[in-house]
Amino acid sequence: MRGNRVEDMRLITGRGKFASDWNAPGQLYGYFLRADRAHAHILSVDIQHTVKYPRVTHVFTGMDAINAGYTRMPHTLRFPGINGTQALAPLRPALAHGKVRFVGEALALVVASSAAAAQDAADLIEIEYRDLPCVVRPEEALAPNAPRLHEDVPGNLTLETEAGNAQDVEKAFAVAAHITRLKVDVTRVAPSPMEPRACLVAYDTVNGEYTFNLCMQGVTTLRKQISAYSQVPEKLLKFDVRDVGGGFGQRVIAYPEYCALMLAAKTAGRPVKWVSSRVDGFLADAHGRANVIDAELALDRDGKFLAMRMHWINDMGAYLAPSAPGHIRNTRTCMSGVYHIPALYANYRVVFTNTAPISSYRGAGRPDIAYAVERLVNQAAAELGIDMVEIRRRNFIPPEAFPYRTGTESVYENADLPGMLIKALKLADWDGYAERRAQSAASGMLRGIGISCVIENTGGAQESEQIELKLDANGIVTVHTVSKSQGQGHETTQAMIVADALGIPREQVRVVQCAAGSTLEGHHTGGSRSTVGAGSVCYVAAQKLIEEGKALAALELKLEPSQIRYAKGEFYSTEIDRRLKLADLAKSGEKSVIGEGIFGSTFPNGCHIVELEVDPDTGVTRILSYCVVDDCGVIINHAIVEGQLHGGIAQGAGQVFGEHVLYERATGQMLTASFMDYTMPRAGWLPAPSMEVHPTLSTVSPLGIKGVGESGCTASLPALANGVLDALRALGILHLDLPLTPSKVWHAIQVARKALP
Ligand code: MCN
Repeated sequence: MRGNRVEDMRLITGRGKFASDWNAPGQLYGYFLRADRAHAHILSVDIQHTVKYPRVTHVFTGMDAINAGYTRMPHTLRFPGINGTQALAPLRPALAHGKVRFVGEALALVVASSAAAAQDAADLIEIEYRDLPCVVRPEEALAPNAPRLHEDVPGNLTLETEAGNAQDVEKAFAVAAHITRLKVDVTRVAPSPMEPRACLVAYDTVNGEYTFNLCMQGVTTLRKQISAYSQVPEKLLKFDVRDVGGGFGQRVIAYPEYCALMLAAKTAGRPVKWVSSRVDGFLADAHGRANVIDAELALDRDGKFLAMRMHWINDMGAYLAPSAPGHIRNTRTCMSGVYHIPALYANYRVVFTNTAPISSYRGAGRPDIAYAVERLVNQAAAELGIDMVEIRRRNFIPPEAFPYRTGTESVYENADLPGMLIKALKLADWDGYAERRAQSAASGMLRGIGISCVIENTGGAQESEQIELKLDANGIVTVHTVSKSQGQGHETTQAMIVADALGIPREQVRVVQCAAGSTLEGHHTGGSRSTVGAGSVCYVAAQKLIEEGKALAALELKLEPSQIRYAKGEFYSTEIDRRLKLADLAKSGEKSVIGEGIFGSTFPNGCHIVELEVDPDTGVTRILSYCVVDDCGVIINHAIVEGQLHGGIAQGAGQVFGEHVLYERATGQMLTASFMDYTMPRAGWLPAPSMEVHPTLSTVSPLGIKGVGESGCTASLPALANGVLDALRALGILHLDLPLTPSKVWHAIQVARKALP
């Protein structure tokens, strides 16, 4: 079904309510003073002038955070390390104490009766530092004499872990006819949702409850994390959140600022509101990716893959963010890509640097591994003189091999990779490419074609997901969920699932996400799991309402439950003409059911083909066409799925062509802390993608669905980079690291031309 999203009219007519739109009577305003240097001991913090500044009511420093016990940020990097070790998780006081470890780390909170006064007064805080050398590159952080960030983390190594079977891989490499080697940098990027972070915290002195209005991706995860950080029981943490302007993973987690604001609201006895600036966001919101990967692929003489080995260095920034396991979990889960690779081995060294913490960002490791594998496969094809389509075809996991257990012990559910490839080649008119390339060459342009074939895990809940349906006497069904849409259109798709299951018009169903005080359990929106998880439970809950309704209808209609049928909002009997409307179940009061379930991982997959031209005189890349064939199982709403893919592809294009968080090596200062310096993707970069589907149905979900929210991002990163390198290969350029900016590409072309005979 194509169709408008029910939330759009509210959102595009300015009637959304975002985090900074919340206000409370008598509220105060907070401003965070942030570290202006990357690594230093804090010798003293003098607030005497600040506290006397007009309208300032309170100033909080690291000592206050220590005294409150707000020091242990929770984390989820719970993988067994080599030799039975565990990730070393240093303390992170909600306001820095003793040391600052990255530029932008919050170290004091000024509270005043106006936001401007709080900001002005923060300038008067005098801090005496003793500077320390810093390290901002993860490989350098592992060097023997690198500056050490945390006393309790020797060598800045928080965790070393591995996956797969090193011995099998060794054996396969020993007999390989060819080995392809590639080192790639999956660059650090700033997720940059449209809505900057904001948070209003109120404390109720009577019952000890805190109420938060902030931007988030779901209430349950945030509540657990803030509770763990502050040691305030979960039942005393309430959230009231309406609209969220983008998240991309960055809004999942508890940030130290939230706990500092709790401290302020409790001490002041008044609500305290903080709205971050875009610069704050660049400096202190979690970043994404930041992995360096050494990859090797062993092949036999027919170009069949024998084994793959990868050594990862995962940059975590200065502290472990509450949610950073994707770098290991998802890269391990999807390591085989879409290929049958008999032996796999990966080693991960997870390190601290003097940079902002890293967390999950759209794809959470899946774009990283897809990028490494698909670049490696293209390079192997070029080295062996095998066509890049043929090498893929030769090594695909065949449809009959599903469910397929990979060498890193994950089980891919199902896919038809050869069928998908055929469709994609046709959609992209692959056969006509040579002619188009010749045309481009005739006008002095370097044309390239890029392909990626990817598979990724979506869904995969560890805890039960709950959905409550409330039916009223007018037949309106309200769906209560705890996942939160940040733009994915859940108000539309979840309503569609319930309406279709109940056979009632969509207008009769409305979705309420994360209602204040809700005690439902479930996951946040992330890992493209809302449809596989919460969506499936919407269906389960609707079935439960029908089943309970049948029992009630039997009583009402004086029939046996087995005689009752249900369709299109009515209970009826096929034997006697007696009927009861769904709405009648709520005649004497609202009828409520809670559906629940746990749904495992599904594996959407896709093939992306891009055609582009590089202008050798300017280094500018122009994308000419972008084709997608996607398998996300049954589709609930085609327009939303297309939108999700399109947005994800644009995000991939951002990372490939411009986005890159840069820190100056010597000082640790961020060089890209504004949109003047950090290149976001532009609408004109990408033509409207041509899309087709090639579904294989998931058996994990009763709806046959697989997730789609991250797929565009995962596949576009390798497709676009492969396209540019294909255009440059004739000049002898075999590798460039992201981002492929015009100046980088232009310089590479100049160097390559000089080297040509
Ligand atoms: N859908 C569908 N049919 C399917 C699969 C999905 O109609 N077979 C619809 C869903 O019902 C939902 C949307 O597509 O409306 C995305 O669904 P899903 O794949 O389940 O992903 P989530 O809803 O869990 O969204 C999470 C995913 C992630 S992890 C990030 S990060 C992300 C993303 O989605 N961040 C986004 N998409 C985003 N889109 C916007 N606008 N803003 C973000 O911050």
